[in-house]
Amino acid sequence: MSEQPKQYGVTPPITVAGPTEKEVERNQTLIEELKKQDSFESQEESAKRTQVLVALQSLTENFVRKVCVGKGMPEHIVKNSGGKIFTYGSYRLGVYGPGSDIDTLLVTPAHISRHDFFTTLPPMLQELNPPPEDLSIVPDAYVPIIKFELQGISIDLIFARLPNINSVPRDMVLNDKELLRGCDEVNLRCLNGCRVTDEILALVPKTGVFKMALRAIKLWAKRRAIYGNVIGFPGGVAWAMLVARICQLYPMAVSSVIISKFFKIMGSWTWPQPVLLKGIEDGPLNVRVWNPKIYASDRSHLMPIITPAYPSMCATHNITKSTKTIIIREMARANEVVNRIMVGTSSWDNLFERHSFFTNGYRYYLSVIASAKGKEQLLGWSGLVESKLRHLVMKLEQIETIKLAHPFNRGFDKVHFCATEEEAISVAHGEIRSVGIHDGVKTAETDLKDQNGDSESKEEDDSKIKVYTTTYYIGLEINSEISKQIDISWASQEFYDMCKSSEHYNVEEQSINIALTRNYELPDDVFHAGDTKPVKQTKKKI
Ligand code: 3AT
Ligand code: MN
Ligand code: MN
Repeated sequence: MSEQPKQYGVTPPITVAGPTEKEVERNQTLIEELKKQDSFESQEESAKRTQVLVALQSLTENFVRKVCVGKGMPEHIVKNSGGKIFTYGSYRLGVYGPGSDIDTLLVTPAHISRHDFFTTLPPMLQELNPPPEDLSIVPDAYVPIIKFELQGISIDLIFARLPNINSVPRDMVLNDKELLRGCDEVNLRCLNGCRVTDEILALVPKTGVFKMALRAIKLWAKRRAIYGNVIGFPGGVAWAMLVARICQLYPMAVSSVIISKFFKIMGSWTWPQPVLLKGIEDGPLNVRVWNPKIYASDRSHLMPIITPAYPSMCATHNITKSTKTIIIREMARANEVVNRIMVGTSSWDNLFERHSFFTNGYRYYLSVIASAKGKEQLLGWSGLVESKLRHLVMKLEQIETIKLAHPFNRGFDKVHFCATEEEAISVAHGEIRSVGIHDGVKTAETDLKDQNGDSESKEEDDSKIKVYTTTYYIGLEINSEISKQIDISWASQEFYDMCKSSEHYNVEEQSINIALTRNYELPDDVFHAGDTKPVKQTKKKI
């Protein structure tokens, strides 16, 4: 007699059938293609990650012990306090690649404070052998964090204390929501990432199948420039939940089948019906749980994908009308490609083909330029502008002549060397042609990353005025039947005001500007080698 299979999701599986021979074969070619695309790192590199985590675990235990001793706690507390490093993010989900960081959370018992973490731990980090590089400590961030590099691996380290626990052993798990009782908001935020990734992994039938499928979906989403929560696309966690939902519906499938069902089901999902991995739970805290029946703002979510761990939240509240259209369009394209792959008339490399946002995208783009007088002054400022970009997109969506406002999912950094103050101002305003880069005379700008190595040109550049910029692009689909005129003055002004009301803004040091850019005016740095740049269309005479 066959046993009733366990149900993982909020509905029974669609089928519990295993894969066919052909599907297994497609799965093999998928893994080969992912290898070819450099999705996996070498075994040595992965071994180094394990070593680094072992070092961090032992550092954590030493740190807790030291703080206990420093506070004059009794011997048995010093001995039993413990302390544990948890991981979340791509490392925990098993979808990390060569450049990925490790996202870590240090959990302590109640008698260790966040203040202890930020004061006692950094000097201990410095004593490691080899010591960390690029140590940066940001205690007042939304998620307070210590960032550094250890043995060439970037580490994000955050902290949480469990207010009701006096011992955190190495086998501690975070799934009990009672642990959250008494946590302040910062602690809740810091615990959330781990609790969500742990739940996702617990809610899929076969983690190996899930991980390989997610690896492919992430690669696809990045190549098609529809990855990134800040600008209005799903981020890593949201993509993970979508893949997990498909795994629940096809518990016996291989990754190639998960991908094929993914585009079929998610591509025709009846949004705003939410994607859930389990029923939404109530809990012991007085915190908000996603509920469109109660909260109007939750009703406004266009593609809700809900985190499974209490308190459940919407991971995709940044999605706008335009980005939703683009995501659905990309899923439809991917569905066609994968259909062909599954019947053997196409191959996986076609799924991962790069977007054509700049080469064959739009006739008009908005260049949103955040500029500053120095690298440091640009950092917080461009981050702020990026985080407000989706508000500009939503304002543009309200303009009748604009059918679609398509934000590119990342910005482009540059440093410009200007001879005069006027030139510097025109750079900041996006009138880049005035510094001569399109004349083929002399390149007056260079990528930020290229700037360091060349000391000779640096010396020469000292006489020039430097302007640091990050440019974000929004492709515009125009409703030409209505009008040829696009008036973005109102949307731009509101956006400027929004950015300039921030504490990051200093009128002396930062500037923000939006320029209308024709496709043939796009700068070189948005193109890849081998791309065909758009050229000016000469009007055909009738
Ligand atoms: P990589 O392989 O590292 O590129 P990832 O999915 O691990 O992919 P991140 O390291 O950027 O991505 O982020 C890991 C998690 O940290 C995802 C999210 O839960 C949390 N996180 C990242 N950035 C923010 C942020 N600005 N605010 C709140 N949570 C964040
Ligand atoms: Mn990460
Ligand atoms: Mn990270």
